Amino acid sequence: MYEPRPEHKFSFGLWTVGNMGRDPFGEPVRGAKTPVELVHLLAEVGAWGVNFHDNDLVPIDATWAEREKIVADFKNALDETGIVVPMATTNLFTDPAFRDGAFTANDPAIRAYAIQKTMRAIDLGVELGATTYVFWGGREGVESDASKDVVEALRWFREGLDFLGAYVKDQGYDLEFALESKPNEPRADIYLATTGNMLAFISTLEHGDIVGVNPEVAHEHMAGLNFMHQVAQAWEMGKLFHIDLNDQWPGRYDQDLRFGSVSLKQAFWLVKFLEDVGYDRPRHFDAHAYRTADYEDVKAFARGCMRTYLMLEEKAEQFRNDQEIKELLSQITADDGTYAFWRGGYTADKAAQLKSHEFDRVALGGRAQPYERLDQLVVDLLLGAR
Ligand code: DIG
Ligand code: MN
Ligand code: MN
Repeated sequence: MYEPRPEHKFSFGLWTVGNMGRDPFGEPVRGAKTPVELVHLLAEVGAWGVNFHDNDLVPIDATWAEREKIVADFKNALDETGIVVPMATTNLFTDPAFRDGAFTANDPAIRAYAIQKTMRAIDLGVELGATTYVFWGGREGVESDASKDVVEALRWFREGLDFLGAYVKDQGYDLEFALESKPNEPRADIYLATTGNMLAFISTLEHGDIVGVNPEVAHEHMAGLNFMHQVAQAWEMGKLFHIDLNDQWPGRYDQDLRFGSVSLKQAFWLVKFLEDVGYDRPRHFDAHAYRTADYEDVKAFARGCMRTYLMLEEKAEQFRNDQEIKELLSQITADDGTYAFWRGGYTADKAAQLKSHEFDRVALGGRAQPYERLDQLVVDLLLGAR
């Protein structure tokens, strides 16, 4: 029961199960594992895919010969395990060069370097089979708004993404971009703070046709938002290209906790939505184990992410088949067609008819809805009481 299978498309970044437990207040607690060792660890727990930032795999100061050896060894591990690479991304946040941002750095040399680094990282990701390329602008922001003209910075961001979108098309790569938002951390304020900002930004890009979003649970929770709503709008726009699953207490620093370990109910609504609409892209767990974990507990962390997802999908199926819930939903969404006359597009006749229609507003205000009863059925279901 609840065993992950390749068709579930569960993936982890090298930086997740490879996280050594460093935090702002403490040194690493786990030894480093190589990318090859991490691929085998993921195969052992039943993952389908592995993702990486360029420098998770190839150190920033590696020679071309060293890069080739690392890539060859990594490809062997992928071949041995059957693990695939669905997504890749660029580390534009660790090196001191990016301390004032990458695409939005005031210094034009750094903006140019960020584009170069990203082109090379895109080549690496495509070479290993990635079809989605994530952009998380962890350093694209400010501590002081005196330091940067935000409109100029957004235009630099657009300039970088448009150049890179053209690069991908010029290279003939089968690759889509997925923009990942976060409201803050490490910068005091990060530009394009929520998935909604990203969706608006995509509409201004020259190559927006290959650009979507990669919403992350923790990041939208940090902004105090309903994550499933953010995902649903992206999906409805055909822009949900990838998703970062984890969990997060609201109002805290980015905790990247095990999926479902904080808010089971919000995780349930998310899983139900993704499965209801037939989301068929990677389910990426951008999370890491507690600092108290050894690598056996890291494996428990990874297994827990996937197990909880599968248990919540089972609960979603139970919701769909629950007779009492189905009856309430049909009652709530009943529509006898009386008010269909104005829909299906505007006409002057429809407007005149609707403007002259007599509504009994007081009666409308008296229409109650059984949402307490319905939501309690969900709680009963989640707690195993039905
Ligand atoms: C953090 O949430 C970011 C980075 O880990 C990475 O760039 C991206 C990939 O999912 N998520
Ligand atoms: Mn995060
Ligand atoms: Mn993420």
